[in-house]
Amino acid sequence: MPALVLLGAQWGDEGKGKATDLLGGSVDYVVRYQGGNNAGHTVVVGDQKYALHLLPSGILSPGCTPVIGNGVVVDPSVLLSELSGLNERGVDTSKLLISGNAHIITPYNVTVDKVTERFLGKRKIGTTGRGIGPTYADKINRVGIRVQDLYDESILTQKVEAALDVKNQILTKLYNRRAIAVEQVVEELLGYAAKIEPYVADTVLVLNQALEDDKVVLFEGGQGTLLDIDHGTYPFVTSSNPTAGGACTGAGVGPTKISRVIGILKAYTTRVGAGPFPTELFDEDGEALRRIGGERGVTTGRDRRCGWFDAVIARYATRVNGLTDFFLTKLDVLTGWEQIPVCVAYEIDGKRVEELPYSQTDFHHAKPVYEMLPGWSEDISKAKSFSDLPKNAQAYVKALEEMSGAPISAIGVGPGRDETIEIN
Ligand code: 2SA
Ligand code: GDP
Ligand code: MG
Repeated sequence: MPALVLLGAQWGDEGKGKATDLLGGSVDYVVRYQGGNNAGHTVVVGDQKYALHLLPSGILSPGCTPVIGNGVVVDPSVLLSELSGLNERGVDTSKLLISGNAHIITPYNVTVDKVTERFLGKRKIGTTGRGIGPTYADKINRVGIRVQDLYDESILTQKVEAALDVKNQILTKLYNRRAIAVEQVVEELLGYAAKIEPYVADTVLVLNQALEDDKVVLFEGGQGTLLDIDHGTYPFVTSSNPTAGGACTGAGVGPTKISRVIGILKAYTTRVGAGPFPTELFDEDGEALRRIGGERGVTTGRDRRCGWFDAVIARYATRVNGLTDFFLTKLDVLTGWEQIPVCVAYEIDGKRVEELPYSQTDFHHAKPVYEMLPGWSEDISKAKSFSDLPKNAQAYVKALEEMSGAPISAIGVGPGRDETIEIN
């Protein structure tokens, strides 16, 4: 099992952090390949709870080397405060490697993110305000700042000048804001250089050599499939590729090296930010899922929108990622419902549709077609094997597996490391 990918199969927050941490003991490297500190991955170890934003969840497994790949966008101030926060709690972070080709989230990228959202008003995306989109835009526009630029002041200054040229025109003339001074940005970025330097590496070389030496490498997605810039509900997406292909470009590893792609699938659905969500609930069931599931943004503290499980989305995630198996999470949250609706198809303008429509207009009109599955009332949080689950919970898992198109290899029955049922 040389390289495996672990990613979100819905709109994120499926429990990737816990799943990565679970596998952390048996892998040599855990690699973030996209996104930045917009992610919020929760890991519960014993009575300790960790919220990771930029660092790979493998940082909590002592034998594991955590890697920030070239496809990630790095806010240096967040990086350093996340590292010192972990160090204060006794976590050794010295093995961390950061790609010199990763792009830096500069203070002006954060400003542009916030200002753009404000000006979009009702049409806003509901971003996390961490500067993610503007940093990827600079990367694509070829005016981005990379980690390696911190080590050449003259290059850094030229690049910041190039990046601010147009932005300052827009900020001052369009948004009526003050221009951002090049020197101030350069000075701030140079202030981080020495602190980050020990971690900077040629991560593409390191990871490929590790694979040649039969080491196990786990790629950890930051967000979910439906937030993918190409395959998600565009424009209500993040600005990178959490889908499986993103692991190759975001880490510099060829697809032939990847033998397993695990989709993390929540037993119901949530989404943060704006955009279509066919099974969203606006009633007491939605409120109950939010309360029982603790559905609140790990990064921004925003309430997550909640709804029933959507099998159309799960099938889509299986396809676009080539999933080999699923981890089904948060099954315990559904305990207590007499019947649980599951969306098996959509009705779009009077027609039944089984697959995710590529048309944005159609998806916005999609109404869920529900099948009712019988619920269970027994506490399942202590279940250790599939047969420990009540019959109706077993049937729910089996039905989801059938509809989603890939086997379920683990089931989450609580946030803790050991609150997991593994299925062989
Ligand atoms: P951005 O900031 O440009 O990536 O926002 C674009 C959209 O992507 C969504 N997005 C997320 N959705 C779910 N969880 C995320 N991480 C945090 C968490 C979110 C939080 O774990 O709870 O704390 O709010 C995440 N990151 C980005 C975002 O909501 C926009 O819809
Ligand atoms: P991520 O972004 O995919 O890593 O997920 P988040 O950390 O944003 O949100 C998942 C939340 O669910 C976290 O609070 C986890 O501790 C919690 N969690 C993960 N798996 C389970 C589970 O099986 N049951 C319960 N009750 N909580 C879980
Ligand atoms: Mg999250």
